[in-house]
Amino acid sequence: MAHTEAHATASLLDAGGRAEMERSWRPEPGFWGWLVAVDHKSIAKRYIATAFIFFLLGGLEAMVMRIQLARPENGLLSPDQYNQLFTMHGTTMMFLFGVPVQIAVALYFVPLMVGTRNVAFPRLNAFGYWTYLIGGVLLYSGFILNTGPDAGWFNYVPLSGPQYSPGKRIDVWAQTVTFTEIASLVAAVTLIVTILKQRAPGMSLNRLPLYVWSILVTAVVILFAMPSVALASMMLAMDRLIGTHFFNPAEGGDPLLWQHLFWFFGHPEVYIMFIPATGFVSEIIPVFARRKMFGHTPLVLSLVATGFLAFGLWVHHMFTTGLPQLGQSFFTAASLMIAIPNGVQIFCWIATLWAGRPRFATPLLFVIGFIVLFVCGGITGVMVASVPFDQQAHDTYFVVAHLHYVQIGAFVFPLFGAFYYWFPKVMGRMLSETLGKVHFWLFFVGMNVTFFPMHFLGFMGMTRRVYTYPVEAGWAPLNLMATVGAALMAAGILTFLANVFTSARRGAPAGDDPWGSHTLEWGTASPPPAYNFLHIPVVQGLYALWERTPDRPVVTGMGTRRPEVLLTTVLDAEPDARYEHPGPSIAPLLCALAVGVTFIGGIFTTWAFVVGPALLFPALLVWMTTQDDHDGPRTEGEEPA
Ligand code: HEM
Ligand SMILES: [Cu+2]
Repeated sequence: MAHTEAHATASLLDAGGRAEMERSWRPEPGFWGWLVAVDHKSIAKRYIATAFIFFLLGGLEAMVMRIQLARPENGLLSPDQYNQLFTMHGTTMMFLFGVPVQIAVALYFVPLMVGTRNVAFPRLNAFGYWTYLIGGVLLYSGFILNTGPDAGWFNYVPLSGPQYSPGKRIDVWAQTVTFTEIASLVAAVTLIVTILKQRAPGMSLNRLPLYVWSILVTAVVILFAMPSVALASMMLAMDRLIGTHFFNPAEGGDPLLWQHLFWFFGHPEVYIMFIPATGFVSEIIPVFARRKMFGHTPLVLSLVATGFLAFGLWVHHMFTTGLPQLGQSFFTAASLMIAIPNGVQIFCWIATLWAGRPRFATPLLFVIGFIVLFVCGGITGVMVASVPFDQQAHDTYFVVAHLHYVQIGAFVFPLFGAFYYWFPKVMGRMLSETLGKVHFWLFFVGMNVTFFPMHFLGFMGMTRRVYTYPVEAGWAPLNLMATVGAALMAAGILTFLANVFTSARRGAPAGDDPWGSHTLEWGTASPPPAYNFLHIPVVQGLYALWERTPDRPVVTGMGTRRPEVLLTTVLDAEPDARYEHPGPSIAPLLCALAVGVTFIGGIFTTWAFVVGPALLFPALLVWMTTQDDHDGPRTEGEEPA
């Protein structure tokens, strides 16, 4: 059994023990090693990189739309191309960038922040990444072959049904969504179990860092929201491919059912991107204000409340569908209520900054940008939550303005803050502060120049999803302004990319803890070794590194000859058991390919639902039978529990 008392250096690993650790955790080399990897850091890094590539593609699509809209009666794009572009942009940003990037960052940092050596289900985790990748490749293959979906990111029936959207475009959309749902569910399960069962001894729930809390809440939201849209996309695919009538009123189906199922997921989805972003903010603020967070408990309660309330709001997207008035009032009230936990959080953040000695490095700049933009997006949110206002603003550019203030302000800004904050941990080098500040200002100014005028375009009657507009409408000047703003944002992104590529090679070495932070990931090397921590730390306070005693107690007695992970109890994180971590394997990729054959093949023939699972079976056998394929002998007398 593992021990947790403070130990004299004598009981710590000697050089031989260290070499054993290196050997039992060593990843497989080369390209094959990349295919079979199960280390959470390796999976998360490629997950983050892939999500950023999709962000760039989505941004490129936005830029092309903005060029088309820069002047009236512009002929750069045909209506059909414009339809595909806004659908690809929305789908990419929400399904291939927003949710995946939040999952990816969590998969990198949660295990480090709770002091464990890998996620709970490393192979499942790899499988999640591969399914996500297949979904993204499917969507963009469709787009390149002029089969890009064109019915908008929420893909309303009957427009997206078999009658009005023949061809394969919408099938590509539906199956892409199915892949990303599988990937998110897999990641949610992995993260929940990692957080509840693998925390370092001493990290009882009331010592859980705020970012980890935010991920726990997000993962639970994913668990309840994703099945709804996975079901919806399956039903749509069935209506289209095998002639069911879930959404066909002529045969007793109901188009509004689609809207309910979609938004029961769609509203929480916004929180799946936003709740982890509040986690970033809560990590960055105390470190850069150089004091403990004001109001830890209210912040945790607000996170949990946001997670719950997220499920009571979906009908505010359907105010113009003619629902009963009592129902509408209920959903207005619920939508206004969400402002309460958000207000509490903003109050705690500002109070912490106020009482601290803030150091205005790039991560904090992005956080301050976030607070400003989020308040702005929150105000327009409260406006559209009111039924009579929404009936005027619905489907106009006012909504486009509102949604981008929330998405970019409350999700992309904190994400960039987190990027500047954690890049040194992942890459071992600092990003340039000068380029970081240029990036911030270009992006902040560009964001407002792009989206602020859209509020007024909405009031002037400009509807969303129009590919052009006549001169007489008088919308030209504000549209030109929005396009200039988008160019500024693009310049900001180019600055960011230049910063990342030069700093990854030539940035100043970071050391273990360049910012003087308090969470466990800063207590190991940058980048962390394959096993994360040579000795699992014992946590002594909420601010693990700020509150540890000089003797720095650690866990001893873990095996070194095979990769071992410590399990602890759910509430108090007392050592419970050790288990042997499954090694690298090709099975996750094979399983993902079999799932790919099932769903992509299903677009063309129902036989795919026979062939795909038949391929899945042998892949699963490989997965199950190679769980403890490690070279090394067991540590003597220490059978894993
Ligand atoms: C980077 C700068 C961005 C620009 C310049 C931009 C621009 C646009 C434009 C021009 C539209 C189409 C409006 C219309 O014709 O109705 C649009 C729609 C949309 N955008 Fe963005 N966008 C950006 C970033 C984002 C981000 C980061 C997200 C989400 C994380 C996002 C989510 C959406 C969604 C969901 C839609 C609605 C698509 C639809 O109507 O089906 N955008 N954006
Ligand atoms: Cu909503």
